[in-house]
Amino acid sequence: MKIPKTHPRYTSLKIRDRIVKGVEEGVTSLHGLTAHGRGEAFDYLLGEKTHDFAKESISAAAALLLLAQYPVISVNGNSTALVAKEFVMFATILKIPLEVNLFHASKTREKKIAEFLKKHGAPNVLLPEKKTTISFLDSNRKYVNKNGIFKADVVFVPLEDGDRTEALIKNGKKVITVDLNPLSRTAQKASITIVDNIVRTMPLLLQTLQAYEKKERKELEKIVAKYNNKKILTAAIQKIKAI
Ligand code: PTJ
Repeated sequence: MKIPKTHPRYTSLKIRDRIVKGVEEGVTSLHGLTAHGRGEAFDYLLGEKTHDFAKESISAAAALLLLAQYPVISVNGNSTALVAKEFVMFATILKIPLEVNLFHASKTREKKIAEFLKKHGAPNVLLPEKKTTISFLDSNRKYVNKNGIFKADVVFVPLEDGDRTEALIKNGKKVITVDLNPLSRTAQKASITIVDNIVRTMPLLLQTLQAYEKKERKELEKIVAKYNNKKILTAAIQKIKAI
Protein backbone atom coordinates (compact mmCIF):
# COMPACT_ATOMS: atom_id res chain seq x y z
CA MET A 1 0.00 0.00 0.00
CA LYS A 2 1.29 3.46 -0.92
CA ILE A 3 1.12 5.70 2.15
CA PRO A 4 1.47 9.44 1.51
CA LYS A 5 4.31 10.99 3.55
CA THR A 6 1.86 13.63 4.78
CA HIS A 7 -0.28 10.98 6.53
CA PRO A 8 -0.23 11.75 10.30
CA ARG A 9 0.45 8.05 11.07
CA TYR A 10 3.05 7.62 8.29
CA THR A 11 5.89 6.19 10.43
CA SER A 12 3.63 3.83 12.36
CA LEU A 13 1.97 2.59 9.15
CA LYS A 14 5.36 2.01 7.47
CA ILE A 15 6.51 -0.06 10.47
CA ARG A 16 3.23 -2.01 10.33
CA ASP A 17 3.92 -2.73 6.65
CA ARG A 18 7.21 -4.42 7.59
CA ILE A 19 5.36 -6.87 9.86
CA VAL A 20 2.76 -7.58 7.17
CA LYS A 21 5.60 -8.21 4.68
CA GLY A 22 7.19 -10.49 7.28
CA VAL A 23 4.00 -12.58 7.33
CA GLU A 24 3.80 -12.62 3.53
CA GLU A 25 7.42 -13.82 3.31
CA GLY A 26 6.85 -16.57 5.89
CA VAL A 27 9.17 -14.99 8.49
CA THR A 28 6.56 -13.67 10.95
CA SER A 29 3.70 -15.74 12.36
CA LEU A 30 0.08 -14.60 12.12
CA HIS A 31 0.15 -14.23 15.90
CA GLY A 32 2.94 -11.74 15.32
CA LEU A 33 0.38 -9.28 13.95
CA THR A 34 -1.47 -9.30 17.26
CA ALA A 35 1.76 -8.93 19.19
CA HIS A 36 2.67 -5.96 17.01
CA GLY A 37 -0.73 -4.36 17.68
CA ARG A 38 -0.12 -4.61 21.40
CA GLY A 39 3.26 -2.96 20.93
CA GLU A 40 1.67 -0.17 18.85
CA ALA A 41 -0.87 0.53 21.61
CA PHE A 42 1.85 0.93 24.24
CA ASP A 43 3.95 3.02 21.86
CA TYR A 44 0.96 5.33 21.38
CA LEU A 45 0.54 5.67 25.14
CA LEU A 46 4.24 6.44 25.50
CA GLY A 47 4.12 9.20 22.87
CA GLU A 48 6.06 7.20 20.23
CA LYS A 49 9.42 8.53 21.40
CA THR A 50 12.51 7.26 23.18
CA HIS A 51 12.28 8.48 26.78
CA ASP A 52 15.22 9.12 29.14
CA PHE A 53 14.41 5.89 31.02
CA ALA A 54 14.89 3.95 27.77
CA LYS A 55 18.15 5.77 27.06
CA GLU A 56 19.39 4.74 30.51
CA SER A 57 18.54 1.09 29.77
CA ILE A 58 20.25 1.32 26.37
CA SER A 59 23.40 2.60 28.09
CA ALA A 60 23.36 -0.27 30.61
CA ALA A 61 22.60 -2.82 27.86
CA ALA A 62 25.55 -1.66 25.74
CA ALA A 63 27.87 -1.82 28.77
CA LEU A 64 26.65 -5.30 29.75
CA LEU A 65 27.01 -6.62 26.19
CA LEU A 66 30.60 -5.36 26.00
CA LEU A 67 31.43 -6.88 29.40
CA ALA A 68 29.85 -10.24 28.55
CA GLN A 69 32.05 -13.24 27.78
CA TYR A 70 29.60 -14.88 25.40
CA PRO A 71 26.55 -12.77 24.49
CA VAL A 72 23.94 -14.11 22.04
CA ILE A 73 21.02 -12.41 20.25
CA SER A 74 17.79 -14.39 20.24
CA VAL A 75 15.65 -13.54 17.22
CA ASN A 76 12.01 -14.31 16.40
CA GLY A 77 9.54 -13.63 13.59
CA ASN A 78 8.64 -10.10 14.68
CA SER A 79 12.08 -8.80 15.55
CA THR A 80 13.52 -10.19 12.29
CA ALA A 81 10.83 -8.50 10.18
CA LEU A 82 11.49 -5.17 11.91
CA VAL A 83 15.25 -4.92 12.42
CA ALA A 84 17.09 -7.64 10.46
CA LYS A 85 19.66 -5.15 9.13
CA GLU A 86 20.46 -3.82 12.61
CA PHE A 87 20.69 -7.37 14.05
CA VAL A 88 23.34 -8.20 11.47
CA MET A 89 25.33 -5.01 12.21
CA PHE A 90 25.06 -5.76 15.92
CA ALA A 91 26.27 -9.36 15.53
CA THR A 92 29.13 -8.19 13.32
CA ILE A 93 30.35 -5.51 15.78
CA LEU A 94 30.23 -7.89 18.75
CA LYS A 95 31.31 -10.94 16.69
CA ILE A 96 28.48 -12.99 18.16
CA PRO A 97 25.89 -15.37 16.76
CA LEU A 98 22.23 -14.70 16.07
CA GLU A 99 20.05 -17.59 17.23
CA VAL A 100 16.51 -18.27 16.04
CA ASN A 101 14.16 -19.08 18.91
CA LEU A 102 10.43 -19.22 18.25
CA PHE A 103 7.37 -19.41 20.43
CA HIS A 104 5.06 -20.65 17.67
CA ALA A 105 7.08 -23.69 16.67
CA SER A 106 7.78 -24.06 12.95
CA LYS A 107 10.82 -25.63 11.29
CA THR A 108 9.86 -23.91 8.01
CA ARG A 109 9.79 -20.47 9.65
CA GLU A 110 13.09 -21.13 11.47
CA LYS A 111 14.73 -21.76 8.09
CA LYS A 112 13.03 -18.74 6.46
CA ILE A 113 14.26 -16.47 9.28
CA ALA A 114 17.82 -17.81 8.95
CA GLU A 115 17.70 -17.27 5.14
CA PHE A 116 16.28 -13.76 5.62
CA LEU A 117 19.07 -12.83 8.04
CA LYS A 118 21.73 -14.33 5.78
CA LYS A 119 20.31 -12.33 2.86
CA HIS A 120 20.91 -9.25 5.04
CA GLY A 121 24.55 -10.33 5.55
CA ALA A 122 24.47 -12.42 8.76
CA PRO A 123 27.57 -14.62 8.85
CA ASN A 124 26.33 -17.02 11.51
CA VAL A 125 22.71 -17.92 12.29
CA LEU A 126 22.14 -20.74 14.78
CA LEU A 127 19.00 -22.85 14.97
CA PRO A 128 17.61 -24.67 18.02
CA GLU A 129 18.49 -28.35 18.43
CA LYS A 130 16.15 -30.99 19.85
CA LYS A 131 18.97 -32.46 21.93
CA THR A 132 19.88 -29.20 23.70
CA THR A 133 17.46 -27.61 26.17
CA ILE A 134 17.48 -25.09 28.98
CA SER A 135 15.82 -26.01 32.28
CA PHE A 136 12.68 -24.57 33.92
CA LEU A 137 10.77 -24.17 30.61
CA ASP A 138 8.16 -26.34 28.85
CA SER A 139 7.39 -24.40 25.65
CA ASN A 140 9.20 -24.70 22.30
CA ARG A 141 11.52 -21.94 23.47
CA LYS A 142 13.36 -24.44 25.68
CA TYR A 143 15.20 -25.85 22.61
CA VAL A 144 18.45 -23.96 22.08
CA ASN A 145 21.76 -24.32 20.27
CA LYS A 146 24.73 -25.68 22.21
CA ASN A 147 27.00 -23.03 20.64
CA GLY A 148 24.53 -20.22 21.28
CA ILE A 149 22.00 -19.55 24.03
CA PHE A 150 23.01 -22.74 25.86
CA LYS A 151 26.47 -21.42 26.68
CA ALA A 152 25.71 -17.67 26.67
CA ASP A 153 26.20 -15.58 29.80
CA VAL A 154 24.10 -12.68 28.42
CA VAL A 155 21.11 -13.20 26.11
CA PHE A 156 19.48 -10.34 24.21
CA VAL A 157 15.81 -11.29 23.88
CA PRO A 158 13.83 -8.51 22.24
CA LEU A 159 10.04 -8.63 21.75
CA GLU A 160 8.49 -11.47 23.59
CA ASP A 161 6.43 -12.06 26.66
CA GLY A 162 6.14 -15.25 28.64
CA ASP A 163 8.18 -17.42 30.90
CA ARG A 164 11.48 -17.71 29.00
CA THR A 165 13.19 -14.71 30.57
CA GLU A 166 12.58 -16.07 34.05
CA ALA A 167 13.84 -19.50 32.93
CA LEU A 168 16.98 -18.01 31.33
CA ILE A 169 17.72 -16.17 34.57
CA LYS A 170 17.20 -19.38 36.59
CA ASN A 171 19.72 -20.95 34.17
CA GLY A 172 22.26 -18.37 35.38
CA LYS A 173 22.09 -15.96 32.44
CA LYS A 174 21.57 -12.19 32.33
CA VAL A 175 18.75 -11.08 30.04
CA ILE A 176 18.33 -7.84 28.09
CA THR A 177 14.96 -7.21 26.47
CA VAL A 178 13.17 -4.56 24.42
CA ASP A 179 9.48 -4.37 25.30
CA LEU A 180 7.06 -1.48 24.96
CA ASN A 181 4.89 -3.02 27.70
CA PRO A 182 6.56 -2.32 31.05
CA LEU A 183 4.03 -4.64 32.74
CA SER A 184 4.84 -7.75 30.71
CA ARG A 185 6.35 -10.75 32.44
CA THR A 186 9.47 -10.42 30.31
CA ALA A 187 9.84 -6.70 31.11
CA GLN A 188 9.41 -7.41 34.82
CA LYS A 189 11.83 -10.36 34.98
CA ALA A 190 14.67 -9.18 32.71
CA SER A 191 17.97 -7.85 34.05
CA ILE A 192 17.67 -4.84 31.72
CA THR A 193 14.41 -3.77 30.04
CA ILE A 194 14.46 -1.19 27.28
CA VAL A 195 10.90 0.18 27.21
CA ASP A 196 10.88 1.52 23.67
CA ASN A 197 10.04 0.52 20.11
CA ILE A 198 12.71 -1.84 18.79
CA VAL A 199 12.79 0.18 15.58
CA ARG A 200 14.04 3.23 17.52
CA THR A 201 16.12 1.24 20.02
CA MET A 202 18.39 -0.69 17.66
CA PRO A 203 20.10 2.29 15.95
CA LEU A 204 20.66 3.92 19.37
CA LEU A 205 22.00 0.71 20.86
CA LEU A 206 24.40 0.33 17.93
CA GLN A 207 25.62 3.92 18.33
CA THR A 208 26.12 3.43 22.08
CA LEU A 209 27.97 0.15 21.58
CA GLN A 210 30.37 1.81 19.16
CA ALA A 211 30.96 4.72 21.56
CA TYR A 212 31.43 2.42 24.58
CA GLU A 213 33.95 0.17 22.79
CA LYS A 214 36.56 2.82 23.71
CA LYS A 215 35.67 2.78 27.43
CA GLU A 216 37.69 1.00 30.13
CA ARG A 217 36.13 -2.17 31.64
CA LYS A 218 35.90 -0.43 35.03
CA GLU A 219 33.81 2.37 33.57
CA LEU A 220 31.44 -0.15 31.94
CA GLU A 221 31.17 -2.06 35.23
CA LYS A 222 30.17 1.18 36.98
CA ILE A 223 27.37 1.81 34.46
CA VAL A 224 25.98 -1.71 35.00
CA ALA A 225 26.37 -1.55 38.82
CA LYS A 226 24.37 1.65 39.18
CA TYR A 227 21.57 0.46 36.87
CA ASN A 228 18.23 -0.31 38.55
CA ASN A 229 15.63 -2.04 36.35
CA LYS A 230 12.78 -1.60 38.85
CA LYS A 231 13.33 2.17 38.80
CA ILE A 232 13.18 2.17 34.98
CA LEU A 233 9.94 0.18 34.89
CA THR A 234 8.36 2.45 37.51
CA ALA A 235 9.32 5.51 35.42
CA ALA A 236 7.73 3.95 32.31
CA ILE A 237 4.53 3.03 34.16
CA GLN A 238 4.35 6.56 35.64
CA LYS A 239 4.69 8.01 32.14
CA ILE A 240 1.68 6.02 30.94
CA LYS A 241 -0.37 6.89 34.05
CA ALA A 242 0.40 10.60 33.64
CA ILE A 243 -1.51 10.85 30.32
O1 PTJ B 1 8.02 -15.58 16.02
P1 PTJ B 1 7.51 -16.21 17.27
O2 PTJ B 1 6.75 -17.49 17.04
O3 PTJ B 1 8.61 -16.45 18.29
O4 PTJ B 1 6.49 -15.21 17.95
C1 PTJ B 1 6.89 -13.90 18.29
C2 PTJ B 1 5.79 -13.20 19.10
C3 PTJ B 1 6.23 -11.73 19.28
C4 PTJ B 1 4.48 -13.25 18.30
C5 PTJ B 1 5.62 -13.95 20.45
O5 PTJ B 1 6.81 -13.92 21.15
C6 PTJ B 1 4.50 -13.35 21.26
O6 PTJ B 1 3.37 -13.79 21.24
O7 PTJ B 1 4.84 -12.29 22.00
P2 PTJ B 1 3.84 -11.51 22.98
O8 PTJ B 1 3.52 -12.37 24.16
O9 PTJ B 1 2.72 -10.91 22.21
O10 PTJ B 1 4.79 -10.36 23.46
C7 PTJ B 1 5.37 -9.43 22.58
C8 PTJ B 1 5.77 -8.20 23.40
O11 PTJ B 1 6.51 -7.34 22.56
C9 PTJ B 1 4.55 -7.43 23.92
O12 PTJ B 1 4.76 -7.06 25.28
C10 PTJ B 1 4.50 -6.17 23.03
O13 PTJ B 1 4.04 -5.04 23.73
C11 PTJ B 1 5.97 -6.03 22.65
N1 PTJ B 1 6.18 -5.41 21.34
C12 PTJ B 1 5.51 -5.64 20.18
N2 PTJ B 1 6.02 -4.91 19.18
C13 PTJ B 1 7.06 -4.20 19.70
C14 PTJ B 1 7.16 -4.52 21.09
N3 PTJ B 1 8.11 -3.99 21.87
C15 PTJ B 1 9.00 -3.14 21.30
N4 PTJ B 1 8.96 -2.79 19.99
C16 PTJ B 1 8.00 -3.28 19.15
N5 PTJ B 1 7.97 -2.91 17.87
